[in-house]
Amino acid sequence: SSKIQSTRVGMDAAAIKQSILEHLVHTQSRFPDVASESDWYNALAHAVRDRMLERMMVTAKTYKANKSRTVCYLSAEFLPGPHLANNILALGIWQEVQEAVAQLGLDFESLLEEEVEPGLGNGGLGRLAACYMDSMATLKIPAIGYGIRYEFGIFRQEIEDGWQVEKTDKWLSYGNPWEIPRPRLRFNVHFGGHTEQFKDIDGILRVKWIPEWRVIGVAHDTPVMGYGVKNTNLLRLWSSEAAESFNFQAFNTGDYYGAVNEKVTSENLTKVLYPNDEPEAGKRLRLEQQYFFVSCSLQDMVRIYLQSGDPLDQFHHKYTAQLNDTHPAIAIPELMRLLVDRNQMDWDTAWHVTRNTFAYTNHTLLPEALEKWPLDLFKKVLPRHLEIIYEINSRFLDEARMKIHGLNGHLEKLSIIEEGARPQVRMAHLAVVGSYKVNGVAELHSELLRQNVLPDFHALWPDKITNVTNGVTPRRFMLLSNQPLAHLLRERIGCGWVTDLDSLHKLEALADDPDFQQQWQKVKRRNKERLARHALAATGQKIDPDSLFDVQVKRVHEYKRQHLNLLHIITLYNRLKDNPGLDIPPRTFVFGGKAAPGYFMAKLIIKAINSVAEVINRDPDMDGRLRVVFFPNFNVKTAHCIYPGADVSEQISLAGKEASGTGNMKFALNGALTVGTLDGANIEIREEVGKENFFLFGMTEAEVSALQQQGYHPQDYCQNDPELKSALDFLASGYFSHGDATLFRPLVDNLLNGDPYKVLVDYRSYVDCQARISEAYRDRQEWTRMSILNVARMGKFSSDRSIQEYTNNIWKIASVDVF
Ligand code: 26R
Repeated sequence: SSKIQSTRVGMDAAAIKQSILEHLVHTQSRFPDVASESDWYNALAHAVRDRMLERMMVTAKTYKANKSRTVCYLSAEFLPGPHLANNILALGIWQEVQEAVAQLGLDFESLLEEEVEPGLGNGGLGRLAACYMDSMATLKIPAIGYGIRYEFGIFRQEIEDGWQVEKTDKWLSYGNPWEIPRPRLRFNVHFGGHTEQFKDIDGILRVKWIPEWRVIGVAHDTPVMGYGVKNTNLLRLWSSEAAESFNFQAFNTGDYYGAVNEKVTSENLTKVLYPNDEPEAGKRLRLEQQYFFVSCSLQDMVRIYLQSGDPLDQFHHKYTAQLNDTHPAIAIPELMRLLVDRNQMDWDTAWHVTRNTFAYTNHTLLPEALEKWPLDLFKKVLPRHLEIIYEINSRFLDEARMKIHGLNGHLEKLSIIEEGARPQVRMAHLAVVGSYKVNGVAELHSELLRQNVLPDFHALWPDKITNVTNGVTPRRFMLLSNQPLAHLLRERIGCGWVTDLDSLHKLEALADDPDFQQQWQKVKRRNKERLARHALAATGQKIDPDSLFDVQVKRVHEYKRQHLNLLHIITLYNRLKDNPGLDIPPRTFVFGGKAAPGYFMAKLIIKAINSVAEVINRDPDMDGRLRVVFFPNFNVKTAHCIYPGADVSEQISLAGKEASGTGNMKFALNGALTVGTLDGANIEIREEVGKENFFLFGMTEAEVSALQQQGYHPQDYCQNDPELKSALDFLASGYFSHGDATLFRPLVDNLLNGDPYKVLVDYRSYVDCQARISEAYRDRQEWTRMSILNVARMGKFSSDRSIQEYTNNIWKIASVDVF
């Protein structure tokens, strides 16, 4: 009875073709002869969607019948990338769709191009959430992703005169066939006001929150299919709506525009994603966004839970909620409020439930990125939650006081409240206190969390902080985006790697096989040609697939040190100018990445890359030897063609700053060799692929902190290294800026007077390492062998492995088969 008899969802080419035509008429209202590419895209998307929805319903029904524990992945960001091709692959109807589309006389590639991707995230954290959604479905783990349906995602980046210009991302303009709006699934979310104490009928003292305003959250569901399984999980995103005529007062006094204004304000709540990698101190709307989606999600969880008839004190057996950084950490006091205020549970029971529901993943070590909310702001927006946080804190400090048998002074470091001129709520402390497990995202990162960021918590609860090294999905980042490689792998080692990435090990036996090496090179060549085509279309620049493609794509940030890469490029340029006979393999440097709109230095780095590119690419002496391109608007879609085309992957952050990195994994899985520091997951990648297959440079984290201790003087490094001095002088001189010697002054001054990420210290080691890369690239056989071995040994970095670890060590959830 759970299967609906349907003639609409056949899996052969004929049925799919029929479905596309029906949707063209009945969904798009177009005859084939007048249909645009966009109409055909929508028709195809709906045909694919038809084949997913029943699976989603059967999955929900199966999970419910099984009473299985469910993971709720709470994340302010999800960056899923284009859905169409991924869903076709997951359904296993790639061939059939190709056939259907061909029979209709359409070009499949250009249909895929029509899709506007949902850019509902900034970078690493949001993309990780999407990889984990993919892996949870594939591993048959019952899971719901909860987040925000931003109307405008991360801005679209254009480059004008070398500068980044931000354009709004109207991703919903042409509709979104992948979401199912659930207009009846809506919750009230309250804000502001004050609290009052009262005695309930049993004479127990309770607190009532009298809020000042409310908005409504409406659910929008996107199915997330597992690969090769029926399990289809759910991404549930909340969109804000005005609570109609809440302000009836305004109507009564004739203030129609005032009332409408309130509607506009409510709907602004989910209007735009904050495009920052760092908190902008005290942005009230951001706090409201966080509480909004968390409150909707928890109310939804409680609603589903109560359908079972079980008592709320068992809530944590049915659910675990993973906090993706501290952005959803307000969930902790919110669940307490729902249990204590709304369901009259006693504090201790409620705290037991809460503390066994949440687990927290930290994603950053940068102190400036650790979220803190000013108390006065918090009190204005969420007065009841602040009271609950005080209560949590005071009970926690009592517990800690006894446990460490310490004096009050020692407790200040643990407190959820940071005292001072402007007291603040430390969200990371709240998340640690309210969770049963805390994890970092790479071994080094977790160790630094234990030793540097949360040492007092680690002393208090030595088993609480653990590690789960990040991973990426091989479905999207190999099978889908690197089809030439996928074909070669299928011929030689079968398809098992798609869901069992360790089986890439079978490639080791082929690493020395000259015939296989040649095919490997052919694959890389095709991918480089594709990247060159896209680069030409996006920038007008021609790049040569015969040159070494050296790629750095990621958010632009000083700690990621795109400017170190740039100093190397200027150094190569200077060497080639001074010594035209110099014999080094031709190189193309590819950059991509967005800067936060308010981050001056990051934007100046983008301008510097483009300015250096302009001069180098125009210089006839460099023709066929050195090229630089900045690929605009790096996102999931452009990533698909960039990672497979890379020979060298730049992972050059200052040791101790990059929590993990996940781009490093995507490159290596596509056969690029890494030049990198001992930072984040680079360390583990190097361990896996072997140190002889990894280009290492730079200080260790221990050396970085020792240098910091003893006092760092960047100018000494400049004075002692003529090539470095010359590179900096050129940048400052106006050589790359049409004679304007002021333009890059702030960048150079920043390096000479402070250099917070120690670019100048690692410069020499980096440049020398790059010379080893150039030498290694001459021996194409050896290079190819290293590339094959990199891929063969990257199995660990599948997000399937990460999710398996979360499942076994943190969530303790069993998989559920769906038939
Ligand atoms: C508070 C707010 C504005 C904010 C702060 C920091 C928003 C976003 C961030 C970015 C952080 C949390 C982030 O994306 N971190 C990245 O997470 C990846 C996935 O774990 C890591 O691979 C990557 O190293 C890390 O920088």
